[in-house]
Amino acid sequence: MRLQMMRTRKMSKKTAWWKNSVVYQIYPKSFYDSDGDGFGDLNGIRAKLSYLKKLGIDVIWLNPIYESPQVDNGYDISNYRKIEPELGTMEEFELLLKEAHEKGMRIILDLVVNHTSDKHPWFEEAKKGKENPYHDYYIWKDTIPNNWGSSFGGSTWEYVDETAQYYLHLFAKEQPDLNWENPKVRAEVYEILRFWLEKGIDGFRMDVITLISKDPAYPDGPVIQNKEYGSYYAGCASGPRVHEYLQEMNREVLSKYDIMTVGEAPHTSADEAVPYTAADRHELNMVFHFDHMHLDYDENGKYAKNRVKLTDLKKVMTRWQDAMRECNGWNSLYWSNHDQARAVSRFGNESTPYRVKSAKMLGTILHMMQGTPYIYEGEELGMTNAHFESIEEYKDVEALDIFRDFTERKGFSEKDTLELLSLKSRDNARTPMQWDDTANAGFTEGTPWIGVNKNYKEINAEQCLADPDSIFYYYQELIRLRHEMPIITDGVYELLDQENESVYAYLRKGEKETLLVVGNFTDEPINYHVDENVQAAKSRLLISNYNAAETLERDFALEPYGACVYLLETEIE
Ligand code: TEU
Repeated sequence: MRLQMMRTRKMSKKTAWWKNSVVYQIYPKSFYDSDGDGFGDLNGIRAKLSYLKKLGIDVIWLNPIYESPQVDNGYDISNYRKIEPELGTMEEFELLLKEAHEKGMRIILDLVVNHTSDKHPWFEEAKKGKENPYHDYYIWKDTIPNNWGSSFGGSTWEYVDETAQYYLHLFAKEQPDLNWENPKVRAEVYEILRFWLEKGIDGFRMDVITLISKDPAYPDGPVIQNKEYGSYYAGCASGPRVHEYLQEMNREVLSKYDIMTVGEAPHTSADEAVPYTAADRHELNMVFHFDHMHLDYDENGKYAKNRVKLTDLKKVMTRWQDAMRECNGWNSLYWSNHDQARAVSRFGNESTPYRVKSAKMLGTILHMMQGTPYIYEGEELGMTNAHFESIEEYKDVEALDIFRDFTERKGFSEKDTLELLSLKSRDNARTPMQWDDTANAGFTEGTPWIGVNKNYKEINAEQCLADPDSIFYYYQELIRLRHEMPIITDGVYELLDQENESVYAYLRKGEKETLLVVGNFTDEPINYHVDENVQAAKSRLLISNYNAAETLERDFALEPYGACVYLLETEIE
């Protein structure tokens, strides 16, 4: 198997392997608990490798697995070279990597180097005094230079008595920002990269990598979304030296390995993403943009009741499809992750008659686009939002801060705030994976660290695996199609029917063939008319979530949340 992967790697000279791969994201703490302590762990992931193989995915992305005080569930790292004891040991990680490789799956890790934990030895040293050799590993100011507010509440500047200075933390105060201006910090980061790459991992998802270079002027940010403080994005997103840093990282480390890299890029437009991803820039392979995640925001930001307007969604997705193609970059495609609501609840319809169908429709629309699709754990089962009813059920630092801010400062009632959290909280995605209908959804024999979704008796992997018509098998088919049909990797995306508020339809054009992809985003049946410009000598249905006709008809009945993909032969023999 290892040999088989080596061969694929050699062949990958033409099309990089990550271009026709599908990634599965695992939130280790919530995936599968093998030892009954209530936390998912590495051995738990190992136990489920056959499940992932059956789904057919190529790459596993693990959220942070390093030693961490867990203030932000692993995004606060105290030792980059040690596995978080709750999750396992280095030997167990090596075994997981080996077994994944043997099964033909790759593993990428989360690299969190915009900040560390305040318990990282570098920071413990840094705060001892200005003369300490590690002091300059972080960002210090004698007085607070601006109005920036941290992502998780309060100012981004925290006072330390020993140095009589403030340090910068864009996230929680336990997550001090590293000073990338310091070449020693960059050298340390490259050593960390090498440490893991030498173990044979297959790449990195880089946490908020677009924020690592700060504008030395530390300008005030605009106060938006009724926030208490200004936004730091003005002074951090794609800062003045970020491309220099990434090119250096690429030259020194990344370019020496056959790996994939995906950078998390909040507040980055498609134009701004070009220099990160264009192949000739030698920075990253792709980024996660947030443009579609921001479409349902309101004047209070993310915690809003809005639903995404389909025409806005089409505009954003199309912009990215076009921009990445034009610059020879690459897209990452996702509906959800560990920071977002569940895909089916947010973009589809989680209620009983439509959940399965709308989940498959969303999968179809996303997986037929150009780019690398990411499946967030449980999406293949159509897992839904958590529907927690009390603040005590929430664990996430962001949820707790929003609750405080909305009820104490913004004047929202507790009931209204809980409703907003139940729609958008990050904990929606973090409830345990639903394996079967036994206690705790089969996730743990102990007490789960966060509540299991009450719907686990109906929605679980065992049920999906037993039902040939399940979302699981539909995703399996979407993945198989991507592996078998180069047009899904290479075809040129072209949006149809831009103004249609109900149907997302697009083409993927190849030389002799074209894919037509159609999805109904509503709970109403629709008579759909295919654009006259779409011509086919022959057509064949590739996949559909309802009983669609085997060949394309110009006018056809699209069921509520119906989706279909046709392969059109465009050349007449
Ligand atoms: O998220 C970065 C980020 O942009 C978040 O502020 C995100 O927008 C927010 O969670 C949405 O509500 C990354 C990680 O994915 C997240 O889990 C971490 O908490 C954060 O960085 C800090 O490391």
